[in-house]
Amino acid sequence: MAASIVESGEDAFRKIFKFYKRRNPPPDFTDVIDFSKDVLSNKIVPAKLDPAAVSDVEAAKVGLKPVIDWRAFGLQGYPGFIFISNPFLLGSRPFWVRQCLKTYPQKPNVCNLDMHMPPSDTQDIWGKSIHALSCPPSGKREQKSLLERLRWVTLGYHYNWDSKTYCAKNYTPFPTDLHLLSFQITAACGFPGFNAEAGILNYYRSDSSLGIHVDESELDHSRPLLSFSFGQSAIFLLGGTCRQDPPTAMYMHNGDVMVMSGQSRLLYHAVPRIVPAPQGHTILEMEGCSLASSLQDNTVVERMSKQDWEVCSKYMQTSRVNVTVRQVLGPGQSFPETPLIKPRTDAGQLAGYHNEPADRESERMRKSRSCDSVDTEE
Ligand SMILES: O=C(O)CCC(=O)C(=O)O
Ligand SMILES: [Mn+2]
Repeated sequence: MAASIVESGEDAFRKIFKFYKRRNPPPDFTDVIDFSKDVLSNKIVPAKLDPAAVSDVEAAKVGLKPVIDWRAFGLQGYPGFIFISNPFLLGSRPFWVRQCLKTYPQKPNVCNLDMHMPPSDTQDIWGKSIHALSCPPSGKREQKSLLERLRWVTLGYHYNWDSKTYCAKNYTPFPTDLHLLSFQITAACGFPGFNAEAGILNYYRSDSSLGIHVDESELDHSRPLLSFSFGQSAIFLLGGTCRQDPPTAMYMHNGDVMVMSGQSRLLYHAVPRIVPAPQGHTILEMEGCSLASSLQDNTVVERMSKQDWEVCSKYMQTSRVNVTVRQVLGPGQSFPETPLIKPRTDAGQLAGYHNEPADRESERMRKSRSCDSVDTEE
């Protein structure tokens, strides 16, 4: 049992993070909650949704099933945490994956590659990567494509990784399609009027992880935080308000959505490991462009070309993309004149830190962000 490896007084979260991150020998995954199948446990409770808040037509417009058909769960001891097991209509996930790989990395959005390259080089990440990703693996390719080197993209109010703040000046319009998707999901979860103002996309390869952190930079914590998972699966750890609280481990599979609200909005969390999607569970290829033709007209979810889909499915065979959507300001709230730079009280309080020791690109990125000691003390 993972929790039993923790002795009192230790940083329990760190211990369990390292347990699940370990490669050799691989950890025992028996304690990891799988919402796609474990629904009869005393830890898992059904979550109450408000199906009247979103009509079936509004849901379908953004590629979601009718709310009445969503499988939504809560966790005993985590009030405000809602896990929705893949609420997407068959054929709509490929659209959202394409947005994450082709559309959202485009300017004016900001990405990790901008830190090391002139804007002309990061102008067309998709266009510069499709040839490499379309070719059969030769084993001889020397340089990874830009898409394979992409680690994060920020949207809306662009998160400043150094100061850990958002500011009024560093803003570009938030994608309307992703706002609409987030608006409908939060409304069904009892949060009408959600305003998607900032987004962080995390691009994980099979050896990536995300350090222990709390997302507290948003100015209004009464608004929920939304998280979408696409592609390969991940082990997600949800802890408490301090690092001594042992976290609960759960799988996040392709299409799963998580809502952190209320008392769960400011809990420690992390992704220690990416794991292959279960067989037959999330075969993205089966959901390609042909199935999207069964979607209704008049939706934000457009059909996609065969070429786009081939590139997306190839990339997703070894990757996971996570999108977190945040409302930064409450109604009528504005940024303070002088930004509040919080003193660093805890090494774990950093969002979006990936660790891939073998990857020089992410090593540089790690240095460019103050990092969580968890991942460096192997
Ligand atoms: O990848 C995930 O599931 C978590 C991402 C996250 O916590 C973040 O970006 O703040
Ligand atoms: Mn987070």
